[in-house]
Amino acid sequence: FPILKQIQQQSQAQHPMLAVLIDPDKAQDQEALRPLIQHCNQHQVDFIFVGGSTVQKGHTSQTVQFIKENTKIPVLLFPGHSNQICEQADALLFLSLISGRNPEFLIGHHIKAAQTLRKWQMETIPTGYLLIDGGRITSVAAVSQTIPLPADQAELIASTALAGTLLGMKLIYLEAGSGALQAVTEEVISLSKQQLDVPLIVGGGINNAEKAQRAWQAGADIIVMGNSLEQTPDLLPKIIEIRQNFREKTEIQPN
Ligand code: 1GP
Repeated sequence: FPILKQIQQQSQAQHPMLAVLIDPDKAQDQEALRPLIQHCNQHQVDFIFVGGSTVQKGHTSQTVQFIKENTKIPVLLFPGHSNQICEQADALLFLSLISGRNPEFLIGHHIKAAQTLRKWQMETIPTGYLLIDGGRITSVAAVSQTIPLPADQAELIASTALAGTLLGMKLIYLEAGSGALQAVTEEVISLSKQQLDVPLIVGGGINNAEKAQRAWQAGADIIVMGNSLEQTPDLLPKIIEIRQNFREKTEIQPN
């Protein structure tokens, strides 16, 4: 069952989703990764994303292989570079960095990966990726050599996202950058959500339950959490409880 379909159905049902991001470079100690994966299994995390701005060659496939051996949760590649792809993943977020004007990240890496992806017949999900100022220079800004959109320009952000969907992108990802001081604001999330008819992913700097709640409340379909869960997997039950509360609200109540 294609991953995109699953995301679209959950989004239509107003079921918020949680993706846990694993950075292959940080995950080289696989035994250290095991507790986080066990937590993800136990709490039914929706997706595991694998990627990072800088990843050494070979680390992506080792990491995905280890994760796949330990979970049934779908694993999505979230690559920062065309060398961060591997066949074992369930799908790929084919990110185009539409907030920036660096052709390599708009289309360049995609050309390098295209034939391989076709050969693998991997599910490839066109995703408009917007980098938004999160209060500090994060690696995605440094590596992509692009300037983040100002966080107070909600109209510009929503218009950029809308243009992405008009170009055919099936998901929009609002990114404040890993370890951002400020996560994407509720105003930006809700205005983008109002204007888009595709599922919305939000990540970067969502490092506690309150921020997760606010992002979902504002209209994020999927929130992505990396650093905080990597450091404190025990945060997960609280986040899942919040997700459950949202889901219960949208369940149809019997008469
Ligand atoms: C995913 O880059 C983020 O979009 C992850 O950010 O590590 O700050 O959770 P954190």
